[in-house]
Amino acid sequence: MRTQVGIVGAGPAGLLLAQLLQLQGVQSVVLEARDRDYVQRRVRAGVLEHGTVETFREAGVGVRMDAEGLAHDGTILRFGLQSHRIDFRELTGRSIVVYGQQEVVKDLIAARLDVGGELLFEVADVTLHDLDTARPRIDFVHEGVARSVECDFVIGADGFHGVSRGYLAGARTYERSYPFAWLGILAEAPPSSHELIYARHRNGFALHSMRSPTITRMYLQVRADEDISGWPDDRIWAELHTRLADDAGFTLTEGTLLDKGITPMRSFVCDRMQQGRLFIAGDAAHIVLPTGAKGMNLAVADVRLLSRALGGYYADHRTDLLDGYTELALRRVWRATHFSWWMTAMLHVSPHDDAFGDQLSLAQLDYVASSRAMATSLAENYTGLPYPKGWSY
Ligand code: RFL
Ligand code: PHB
Repeated sequence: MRTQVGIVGAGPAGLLLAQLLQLQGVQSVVLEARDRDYVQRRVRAGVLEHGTVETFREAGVGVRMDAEGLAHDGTILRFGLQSHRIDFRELTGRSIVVYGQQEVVKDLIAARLDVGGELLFEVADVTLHDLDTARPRIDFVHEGVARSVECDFVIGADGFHGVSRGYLAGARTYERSYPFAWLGILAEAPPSSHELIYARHRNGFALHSMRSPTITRMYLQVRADEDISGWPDDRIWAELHTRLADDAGFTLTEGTLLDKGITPMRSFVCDRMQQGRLFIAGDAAHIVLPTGAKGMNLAVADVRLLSRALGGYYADHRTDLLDGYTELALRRVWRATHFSWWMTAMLHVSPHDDAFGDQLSLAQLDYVASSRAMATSLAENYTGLPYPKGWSY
């Protein structure tokens, strides 16, 4: 096979890039390790920043998001049994949309197949070759047959556990892991609040989120080494009731659990996102703590930059945008990494019985709840800082 851009990974990053390139008349081939059903069912992110929403609309994949996504103008911080609303719209003029990542992936796959774009599922043994030449190549196995795709550029959008990052010679990585994890559930129950609730309780953090008017998504801070078998459904519900309680009579509606799992808390940044004709994007290059809801939004931001840079290459033989990719992308990545770390520190309870740290977190929450300047800072980071000049195409 021969194409212009070979993309490894059909998550939000790889699929959106294929779509944005298609709109500019640039051909691509997308190779995905899993089957279609698996990638469409994987329960992950749910919060779309203002700029992500705009990007999906511009990419022509916003119709179902606009019809079914839940627009939120604010969020609730809950601590000391009290609720404090951060009004995104009033503070920043922007809002967010709650729309499941698996719905985004479904919409992008449908758009890809609609235009007859190449998208191969269940590929195995992906290896990359000749990345420092003008004719890089991806070798892989599909339906038991060894195949190759020759391209002008290779994009590694294969997530944190993918193979692409391993081809960046001598890249420096920054990493931090945390002594806690998130236990996430999806329940067949109408949300108990119109907006997300980020709660800090002495037992630990809890988050009330949602996917639709009938499906609730919630998370509990648990120990890093926690085994899911120690969390039968009734224990999960009891802990959610405790941690989400307030003094205004908040009641949590229960329902059948559709999914439950434990996600480790890890923050990771790779300081290079390019090696010759290879560019990496999204979780392949960086992962953020989920507290700031930034992961998928950063993947979208990377891809916006890349699509513009590749578009500039094909339309005007420009290479400056490609050369500047890492530097521009990493500025946004570090901002989001800091925001996610800050939200995490403020809302979680240290398992090391750190009474001093607890008081610092509470003082910070109190400051955010009482200062318009701090609330505005949270709101502008949460809804997504505007893309700087050079990001729009
Ligand atoms: P993905 O989605 O991991 O997609 C990578 C794809 O590459 C495939 N792959 C390969 N394909 C071919 N060959 C190989 N060798 C391959 N190796 C891997 C994989 O099968 C997969 O399909 O990465 P991408 O596209 O960069 O997207 C990133 C997002 O998925 C991620 O950042 C978010 O899910 C993070 N995240 C959240 N982000 C938000 O913006 N808002 C949120 O509210 C939010 N909540 C979350 C989250 C992530 C979570 N988990 C489970 C990690 C909540 C959770 C619980
Ligand atoms: C989610 O709905 O899955 C979600 C929302 C907000 C976060 C993380 C995850 O910060």
